[in-house]
Formats: sequence, C-alpha cells, structure tokens
Amino acid sequence: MTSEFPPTSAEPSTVLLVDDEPVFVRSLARYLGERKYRVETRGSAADAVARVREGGVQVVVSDISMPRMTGVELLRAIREHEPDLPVVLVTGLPAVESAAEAVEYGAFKYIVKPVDPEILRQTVDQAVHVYRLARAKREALELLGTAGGASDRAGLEACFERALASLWMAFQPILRVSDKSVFGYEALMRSDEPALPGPGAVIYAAERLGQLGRLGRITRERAASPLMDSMADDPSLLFVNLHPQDLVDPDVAARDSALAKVAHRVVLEITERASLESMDNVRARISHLRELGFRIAVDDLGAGYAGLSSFALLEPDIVKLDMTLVRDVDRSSVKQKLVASMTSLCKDMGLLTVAEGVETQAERDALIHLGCDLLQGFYFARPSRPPLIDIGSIRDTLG
Ligand code: G
Ligand code: MN
Repeated sequence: MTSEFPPTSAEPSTVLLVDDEPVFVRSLARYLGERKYRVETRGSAADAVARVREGGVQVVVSDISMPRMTGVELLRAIREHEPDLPVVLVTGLPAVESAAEAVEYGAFKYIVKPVDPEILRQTVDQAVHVYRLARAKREALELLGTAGGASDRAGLEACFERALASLWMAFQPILRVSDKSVFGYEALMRSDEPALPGPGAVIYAAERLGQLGRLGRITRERAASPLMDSMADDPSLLFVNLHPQDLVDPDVAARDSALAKVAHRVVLEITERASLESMDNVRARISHLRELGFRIAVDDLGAGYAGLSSFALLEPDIVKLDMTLVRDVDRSSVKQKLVASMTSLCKDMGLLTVAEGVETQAERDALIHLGCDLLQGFYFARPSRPPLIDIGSIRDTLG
C-alpha cells in the first residue's frame, strides 16, 4: 500500500515512541524502522521530554495512560518549547475527556488501541510533512519580520521592551501654501530596535502583547516635549497620531496628561484605515477631547474600507489625504478628480486639507492647483530628530 504522504527528504526522520509497555513499543518500532524511519523509544514521559529537548525528533508517538506523567502531560510539556512538533497520542481506553484535552493542547492525532501499524505509519508520514510545512511557514514569517505563533511571545516581549527603551520621536513639518509658513509638525514614532523595523512593526507587537496603552502613553509624552521648548514661542501646531484603541484610553482625555495640558496646540490624527464603528461612544469621546481643546484630523482619508463613515463620526477640523491619492496625482486624472472633489467639499465645510507623502515637484504643483491648503512630504523635509526644521531652510521647496 502506498501512502499519500511519502517522506521525501533523503535524511530519515526520527520518531520517538513513548510507552511504559515494552511489547507495544517494540513491535511498532520494528514496523516503522523497516519503513525508512529512525526510531527511538523511551519508557516514560519524563525521559521523552528530555529526549525532545535534545532536538532532532520529528514526530512523537505516545501512549496516554502511563504512571507518573501521562501522555497528555507529555504533550503539554512539549508544547512549552515546541509549538509545531507533532505528537500522536495512543490510548487503550477511548475517553472523551482525554481526547478533548489532547485536542486542546494540539495533539496531531488520537489513535485507539489496538494500533494498526500501517495506519500509524501513514499518520507518522503525514505528521512529518505537516511539521516541515509548519517550520517552513514559521521561518518565512520570521524572515518577513512578522513574528509567528504564541510560542514566540517571550521573544516578542523582549524585542518590544528594547523598542520602547530605544523609542524616539521624529518630527516632519506641515507647510501652509498660502503664506509659505510652517503650519505644524507631525510627531512620528521611531525606534532603534532592528527586530521591529518601522513604527508599524512596533504597533503590531504592542497589539499582540496587549501593550497599546503603554506604547501610546509613552509616545504622547515624548511627542509633547517640543511644545515645552522649541515650539513654545511660535504658533505652529503639533500633530499626534492616535491608534483607534487610544480613544478608549482614559489617559488621552485626562486633564493632567502630557498632551492635555497643551491641548490647544495639538491636533489628534485618527486614521480612517480602521473602523471606528465597533467602538463604544466614539462621538462622545471625541466631543470630550474637543472640549479639552484638542483639534481632530482624519488621517489617511481615501485609504479606509469604510467609505466616509469615520468622517461623519469624527467631524474633523482637518483632513489628511492618504498618500496613495497623492502619489503621481499629476499623472492620474482619476486621482485629480478625487482630490479636487475632496478639497472643495472640505472648503465648503470650513475644513483644511493636508496632502501627505508629497515626493515630487509635479505632485506639489498639482496638489496646490487642486486646492490643498497644507502640504507634507519628503519633497519638503523628511521626518527628523529635533531640532525642528524651520521654514527658512525649506522655503524654496514651496516654489
Ligand atoms: O499613517 P501616517 O499618515 O501617519 O504615516 C505617515 C508615515 O509616512 C510616516 O512613517 C512617515 O515617515 C511617512 N512619510 C512622510 N512623508 C513621506 C513621503 O513623502 N513619502 C513616503 N513614502 N512616506 C512618507
Ligand atoms: Mn499621520
């Protein structure tokens, strides 16, 4: 009989058989050994755990009922360090509880004695392939910088803590077209942790670790600092990004928080990428922020899934057009129409429009022509550490 999942690699895979009954182990070991597997046996779960720790085992097959440590306990011990290693559990007494437990802790399969050796071989073949696949997937995820399953939580926590320790804020000017002045600066989070490159990776880690609140509080405190010194005497505004989750953090609306003290100088950017509709009381929370003196901007307008729903909900003072609308706007009549209708709608409602992500002179000219009030992007100035870039050094870029 041929298996659907023949082992393909030249290296024989190692199967670890675990049972306190030598007869059972010996016959299955012989059967698998004759079919291109390297078989090792252990008479107790504790010995099996020790063997797995040494590495090089591709599949574990274990009896459930063993004295001292059961097969299910073995499975749990293995899962602490091995998220993917397939464990096949075998039992003489099919009990619903142990089956349920086995599934909960991620047993690969649950086989009832007497074990048909050919069925076991097929199961092991399949397990070897699934294991290879799982490991390949995990490696790919790690390579792409999006850390994998729950098992790397400890690693992710360590990276996140390093990211927080090396956190700093970059500031990028937002320029006013009409009088060629600096209207404000957007504060952008940065970290020097190589494993979490870019603010997106840091935010993703915080989401996974339930640390968004802490990240937000640290970021806002750091963002506020120029208002205390270099921005203290000029009228420019500070733009600060909020994660939608921050809207429900009492710290944002606390009167003594770092930003609330300077709220009249702060524009809170709320992205329209994520849906706000699932959140409680968004309207009330926004109006409370407004009462404290904050202004509200919709960020990334045009990139959201939800049409203009966030627009109605936030009633913003300022609208930031998404970079995708800005890119090559000078060469796309569709983008030109969209930008023109957005800027004229905003003007009717008394709102200012920011075009962000401007990279070329042609984009700049098109956006000015289409009625954008404010411009931001690499073409004018990259986000950078303080000291803040002043208009004197970049006035030429406004034409
Ligand atoms: O989501 P939000 O719009 O806040 O993201 C702003 C991001 O865009 C920042 O990380 C900033 O570094 C980046 N950025 C700023 N200006 C430009 C630009 O001109 N081009 C590109 N590609 N990115 C920019
Ligand atoms: Mn932003």
